Amino acid sequence: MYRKCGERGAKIMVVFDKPKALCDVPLHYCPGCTHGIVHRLVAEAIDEFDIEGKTIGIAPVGCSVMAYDYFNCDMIEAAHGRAPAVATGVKRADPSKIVFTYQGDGDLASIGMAETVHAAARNENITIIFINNAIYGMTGGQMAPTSLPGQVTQTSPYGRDVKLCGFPVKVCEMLSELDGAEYIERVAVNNIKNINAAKKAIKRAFQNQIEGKGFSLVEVISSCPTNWGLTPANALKWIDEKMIPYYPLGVYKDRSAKGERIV
Ligand SMILES: Cc1ncc(C[n+]2csc(CCOP(=O)(O)OP(=O)(O)O)c2C)c(N)n1
Ligand code: SF4
Repeated sequence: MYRKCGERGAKIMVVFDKPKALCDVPLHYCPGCTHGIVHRLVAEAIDEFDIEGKTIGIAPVGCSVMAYDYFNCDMIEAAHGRAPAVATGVKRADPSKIVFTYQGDGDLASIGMAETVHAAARNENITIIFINNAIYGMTGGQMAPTSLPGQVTQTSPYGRDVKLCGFPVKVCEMLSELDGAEYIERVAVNNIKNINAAKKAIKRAFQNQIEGKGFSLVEVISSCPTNWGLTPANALKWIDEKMIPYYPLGVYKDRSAKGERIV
């Protein structure tokens, strides 16, 4: 892409630019937090499908609560965990809109678990971007439903004891068992290869909605260096060494690819 620059309008080649679907404002996320990467991937998908004018995003409660300030499309703020219910209402009221939610693991898999499971079971034609950083980021690092066994958090200072607190919830594995879910994939954003795969999955989740295929969820294994107590670089390593072995990446359900139809 070329752009005119300066008074004389000289042409410069643009090799890297902000997606149109992201507002030109600084993000508030901590240094090394991968929420920003996922925002960019979602915005790129919106740009590439050229759907900015008809997209409605539903923001969660959590560190990404201010997603409504960052995406350059219509946005609605949902009560904690209720984004899939709000998305259901919006999409049913106007099926011509493209509706996505952006939710953390506390939001989606703790207080909002019922809304998530039932939206999937109903095969709502919505797109869910689910950020799994294994902790409650916004509120200061408490244990999340996705915190790993043995993980030290503010509310598990000796490490998550599964005898006391139970095991982590594996959202993709669980939802893929539901007949209603169309497309479920887990990706990560800790290196270039994984980011490219995440982009493909996010685009697919929007494509499915455009084609009317139904409930699509992409779980993104993400970092929270601040509450993990790690440097940004070590947080990316921790994803490889601890998160991905417990939460394997891949496609968990893809009904259309298997040629299955809803009866
Ligand atoms: C009804 C209600 N209960 C609890 C809270 C407190 N609260 C705010 S954000 C949050 C969890 C945030 O964690 P997560 O969804 O994993 O997102 P992250 O901040 O890690 O991106 C909680 C429990 C709230 N705002 N509203
Ligand atoms: S607290 Fe964690 S999830 Fe929240 S912005 Fe900071 S690094 Fe990101």
